[in-house]
Amino acid sequence: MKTILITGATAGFGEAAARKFVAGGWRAIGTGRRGERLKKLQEELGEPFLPLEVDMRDTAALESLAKLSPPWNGIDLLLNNAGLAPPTDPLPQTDWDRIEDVIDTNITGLVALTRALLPTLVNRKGQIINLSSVAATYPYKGGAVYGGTKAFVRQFSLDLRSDLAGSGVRVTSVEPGMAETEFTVVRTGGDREASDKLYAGMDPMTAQDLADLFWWLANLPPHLNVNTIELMPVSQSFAGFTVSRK
Ligand code: NDP
Ligand code: 8X3
Repeated sequence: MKTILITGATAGFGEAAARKFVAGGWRAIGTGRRGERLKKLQEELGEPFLPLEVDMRDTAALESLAKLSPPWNGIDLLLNNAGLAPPTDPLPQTDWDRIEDVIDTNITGLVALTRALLPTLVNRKGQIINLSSVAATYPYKGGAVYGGTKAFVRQFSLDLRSDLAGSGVRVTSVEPGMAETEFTVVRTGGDREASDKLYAGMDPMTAQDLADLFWWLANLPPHLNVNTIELMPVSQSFAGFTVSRK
């Protein structure tokens, strides 16, 4: 029986991934800050799901995830999914706390956890799937910090592949566009209406679409590595450059 560790299993992609992998016969460890939600998911998924209340900003707690007792210690797949974005306000008007929170979660926590789990992953010829974003490649107004963190995740994934040459460990940077989850509610500081408006009438991707993608990646033949994969809803595409004139 294989084991996946999913960060951010209390909502969105992570929650859908927990359901998908447990239904597929895996054990899943799910983390997040909202213990009540993890408890509910555990009640739904039963014994193959281990809920662990862990904050991505607590690097000591992340390191302890490398010391779980059997059968939870043999991790085959690390899904580095937990993450968030600050508001799209101009940088000087964005609270420092929100910025720091995003950098600590999307970058520092992700690196600390990956570092802690690498010996196990190497030992098991495992796999790492990191959540980057289209924001890593395509700039947009108000996206500097978020896009910056996701560009880090993308490059971290690629460079990690170099470190892991010959180990058999696979690493993928998943780079989605718009998917309707709690992402925009969190980004806007709880504005559900703004979130509904953003996704209205454009058929965004769903958490299930992403869970299906993670499942596909996990079940590829072991000789195959998808380095990066970018996906968008059909209704989302690109805008041109901004030109300022005198
Ligand atoms: P959601 O807001 O629905 O879920 C985010 C998850 O991350 C939650 O489970 C949340 O758990 C967890 N999380 C956030 N901060 C922390 C923290 N400090 N400690 C522990 N867990 C934390 O977002 P999505 O499912 O949409 O996003 C998942 C990932 O995909 C993120 O990295 C996001 O940047 C990325 N992404 C999302 C896109 C989208 O359009 N939705 C597109 C591209 C990438 P809790 O709050 O309980 O701690
Ligand atoms: C978030 C994707 O397109 O909403 O990572 O900025 S998008």
